[in-house]
Amino acid sequence: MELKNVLYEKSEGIATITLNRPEALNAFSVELINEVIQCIEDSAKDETIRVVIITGAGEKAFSAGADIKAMAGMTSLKAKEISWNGYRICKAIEKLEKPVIAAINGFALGGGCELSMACDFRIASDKARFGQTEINIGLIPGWGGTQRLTRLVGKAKAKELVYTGKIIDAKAAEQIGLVNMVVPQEQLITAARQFAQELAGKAPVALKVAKTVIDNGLETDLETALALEREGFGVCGSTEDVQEGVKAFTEKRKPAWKGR
Ligand code: CO8
Repeated sequence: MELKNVLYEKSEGIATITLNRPEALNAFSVELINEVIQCIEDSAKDETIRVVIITGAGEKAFSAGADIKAMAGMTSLKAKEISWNGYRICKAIEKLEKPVIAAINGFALGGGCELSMACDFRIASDKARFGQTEINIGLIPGWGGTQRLTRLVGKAKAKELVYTGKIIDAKAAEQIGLVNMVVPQEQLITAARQFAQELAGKAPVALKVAKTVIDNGLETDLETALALEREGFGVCGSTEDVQEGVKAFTEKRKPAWKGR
């Protein structure tokens, strides 16, 4: 796998994808998008990988969004292509049957904020800044921001951010439910890895099923969603892991998950 715009490392069951265009505040070129997707696909195939972390290179930015310079001479077709590329990268993250944590080390603007919202969790440094700033260049969010942001923080707050394009700090993002936790900048990667390790210690099939049921359930009516939950519960009930989990509980020891 030849990677020029991302760093990709794997250790202790955790894959870390670092967006690596710091000179452009890790703005998403098509090459960067495709390389992130390649890494996600590799993490999906690699059975030793239990959790994925996505972060940005440098102190300043997670990602400043889509590459604005590549938008010169914008046409409707080009806008749709940029939007489609954002859809592809966000879907790859959402469809990965393993938890994905965004470790947000600086600006997460436009597509950068949108990519973080496709992840299961957002851990932010106290230096992180969030915004759906597209309105400032005559656009609307095109990588799912109008929808995922609304689902995360509610309609009123989502409209406030999308209509004004304002940039908010990490604490404010935590208050509206956009991020899970805020930590000092120098502790960000340690905190993300600690959380990843906690998740890596959980039953893999149950995690996969929980992700699918929560994400898909949110997109349907309550009755259908509850039926999905029952099906998912049934799948978990058929695993060797549930037998092991129950046995370990009665034997007062830590379960040894097999992931099946
Ligand atoms: N694209 C390309 N280059 C960028 C981007 C970007 N999004 N953001 C920053 N850069 C570049 C700058 O041009 C600059 O490069 P150079 O030194 O060559 O001029 C370098 O990164 C450093 O940036 P600044 O000098 O601007 O740094 P500041 O500290 O002064 O400002 C900010 C930091 C506030 C983050 C500022 O750079 C900024 O506002 N950036 C733009 C953020 C933004 O609006 N992002 C949204 C982009 S649109 C988007 O993501 C939409 C997704 C969906 C689109 C679908 C439909 C088309």
